[in-house]
Amino acid sequence: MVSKKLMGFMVACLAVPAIAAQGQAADVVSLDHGIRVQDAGQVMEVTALRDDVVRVRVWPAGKEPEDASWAVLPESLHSSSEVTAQKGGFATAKLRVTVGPDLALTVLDKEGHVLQQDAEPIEHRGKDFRIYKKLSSDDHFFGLGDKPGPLDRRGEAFTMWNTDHFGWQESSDPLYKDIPFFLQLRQGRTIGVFFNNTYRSFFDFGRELPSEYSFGATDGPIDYFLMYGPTPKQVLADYAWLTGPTPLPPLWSLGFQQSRYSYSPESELMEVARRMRADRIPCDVLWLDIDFQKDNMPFTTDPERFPHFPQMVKQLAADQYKLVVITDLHIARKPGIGYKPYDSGVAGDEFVKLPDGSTYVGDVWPGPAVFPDFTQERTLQWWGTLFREFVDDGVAGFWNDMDEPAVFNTPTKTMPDDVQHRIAMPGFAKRTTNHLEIHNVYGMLNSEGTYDGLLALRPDERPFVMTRATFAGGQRYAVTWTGDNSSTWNHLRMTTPQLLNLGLSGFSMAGADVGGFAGSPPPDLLTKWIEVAAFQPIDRDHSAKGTRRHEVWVDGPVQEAIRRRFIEERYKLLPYLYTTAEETSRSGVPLMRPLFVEFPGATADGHPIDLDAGDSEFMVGDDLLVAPNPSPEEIAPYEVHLPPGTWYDFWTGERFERAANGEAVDLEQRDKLKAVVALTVKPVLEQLPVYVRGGSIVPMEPLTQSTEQVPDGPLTLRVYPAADAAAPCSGEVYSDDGHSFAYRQGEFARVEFSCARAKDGSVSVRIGPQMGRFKPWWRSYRIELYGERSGHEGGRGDQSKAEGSDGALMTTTVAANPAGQTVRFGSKR
Ligand code: NBV
Repeated sequence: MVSKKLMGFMVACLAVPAIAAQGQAADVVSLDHGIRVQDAGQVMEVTALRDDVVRVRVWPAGKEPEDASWAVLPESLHSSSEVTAQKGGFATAKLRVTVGPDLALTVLDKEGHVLQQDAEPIEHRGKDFRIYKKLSSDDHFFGLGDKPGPLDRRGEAFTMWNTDHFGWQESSDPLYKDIPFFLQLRQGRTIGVFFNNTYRSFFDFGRELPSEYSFGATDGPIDYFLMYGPTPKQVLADYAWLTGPTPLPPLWSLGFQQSRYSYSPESELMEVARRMRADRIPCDVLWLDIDFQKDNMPFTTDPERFPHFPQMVKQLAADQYKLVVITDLHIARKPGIGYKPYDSGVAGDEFVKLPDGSTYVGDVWPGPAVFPDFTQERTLQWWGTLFREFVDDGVAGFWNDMDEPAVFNTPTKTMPDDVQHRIAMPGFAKRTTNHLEIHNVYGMLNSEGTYDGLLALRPDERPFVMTRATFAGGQRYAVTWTGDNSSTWNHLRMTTPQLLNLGLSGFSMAGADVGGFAGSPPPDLLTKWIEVAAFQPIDRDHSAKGTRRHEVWVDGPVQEAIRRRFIEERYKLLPYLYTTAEETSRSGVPLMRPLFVEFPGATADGHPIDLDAGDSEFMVGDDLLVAPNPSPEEIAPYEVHLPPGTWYDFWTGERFERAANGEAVDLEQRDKLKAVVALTVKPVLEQLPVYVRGGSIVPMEPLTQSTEQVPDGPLTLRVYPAADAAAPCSGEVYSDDGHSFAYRQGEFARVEFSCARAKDGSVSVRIGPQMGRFKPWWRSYRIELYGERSGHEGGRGDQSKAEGSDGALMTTTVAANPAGQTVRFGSKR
């Protein structure tokens, strides 16, 4: 068992004389990897997992709790790093930790900056507890999953209790997910805190007390992990190390996806499929909601409305679509009708029970239903087998909805608190617990079962699972969406901070129902939503029953043309998006990120630059900045705040220069750049401001209608030099077969690009040698050099041909040389 293992090396520690910080008597024991302090009947253990990650656990003396986690990867949970004992604490290569009287914990960086400091002793009320930390006026908080509202959590308080919240609004809390992880930014220094507790928990970032923030829970362990940056990217990497990064998704899941509650019958879905292609709306994925099932029973198909299900899936595949179907977890309690999920579940004793030993039955879509006990490893395995027929039919992905779990006929709208879960899972003591402990991880375990099941059934395919409820670490198994949002301008606005915080909470692959689920979007709202969503990780148009239809064409040719253009742009950007998604799978830095992640030093006092831009701007990858209207329903001009440096308009190539901290730009030196502090943008329905960071090289591809189509033409490299010749200029493209795990065996292609300006003003673009064995689709590169005004000179040994320049753009096309090549553009400056 986990606890014994970890205990082993901690108990084999060396004892040092009892000295508490600031002279107060307490039992202090230095461990190889930390410190254990006993005071006032409580034990606090602080250990270093790495030199930038420490773990804090507190328990009543003599009652050490089970050492386990549903979120933390076993190898991370069991890792440890040597520390140097210091008076009342210890030091790692990056941190200093002290424990004072009343177990007062302080964590500092090497320079002595306080990163986190207890404000009061831990508060206990029965099983309920709360930890208070000092709050400084410079603190800002991010993360905590899908909570709506402002990007910065400061001044707000939140509850974690996974909740089905149809029609949630800006102040609704709790929502579907419990991701008890947050980042704290203090004067340019970032820490992350993961609270390893699954019970109903609470976070307060200065709402109750102006000088303290706090977190706690109604029960369960006092156990949290502190991660140190100082950069946000390092904290995100630490968190990915702790709980696992979002894995590399199948390429098709980055395509456009069309859904509705519900396409039914079969002919309706096929008509949507036909119209997409006829109207040339690029699209990869179609979704089926609960009405494709017989009487809403998961894992069935309705033979009347979907009489040719396997043939239908094949036809869709022939038209280059993937099909995702809903598979809710509530299994209809229908004995004696040959319903396999119920019969096999009963035979295997897979369902949760009440304390009297009877199976718990709750009402959901199919009527009375029973619920798998996902805390048992064998139940996860059984659950995975239920997907076999759909997998055999060629269904590409699965959608786990209602897994908070939602139940209709209880006052709490979920399972009763006393439902029993019989935990039998590696890393945990075998024991029975009630729903209060498991509720918040139930959805994550549902997606784990689905993911693992798909892996077992189709070992060579990356599973695609979408879940509504989840817990920290759930990103290992499923992508997610923001549930039942509404078709309002305010919901469009809220989508950005919500997806940003989900990304910061580990869920890089997240989306919101495009157009809004509840209600009917007016045409302009749907158009704007399609525009913004084209730059967000999961781009899925979805809508509720009884609402106006949402498909791209529903508002006539003018709106359709605008919408098509944005979806097309997403498809052209797929090399960039996929390269970024691959980076995420290694770095933990999400696809869609706040500006402060890329520009932590953008402001003089270290406050996150995003706060200047009304929560509306976001970065896609390292280089693209998207700047939707912070008040999307308004027609008044708005300001776009660019971080310092050179920026280009993504659509026109126009170049801007933003000086550091609002200083004016010296135009003499900057060669006629347009100097700005903030740009003023006039909102126009058919436009969405997007900017590219100077010093970047963005790969793009010829338009396709589906990711299955092989692009016809060169890979385009858009080269955007920085005005400062000494500034780095780079980019990268990653490619593989888009769906299997062969990339792990070297079947990938990665090419790095860089650009440099010589003293004579010429710009050379270096295309590095290809790494990996995969043969990518492109045979040539079209290089577009932005911001320059003169002719192309050609590269040594390259078969390049100048194609001239149009204003600020120079272009050339060269045959791809896997060994690497350099292309030079001359200057007449
Ligand atoms: O399965 C129906 C819907 C689904 O379309 C939606 O996306 C989920 O969030 N589901 C909720 C159940 C009922 C919604 C009223």
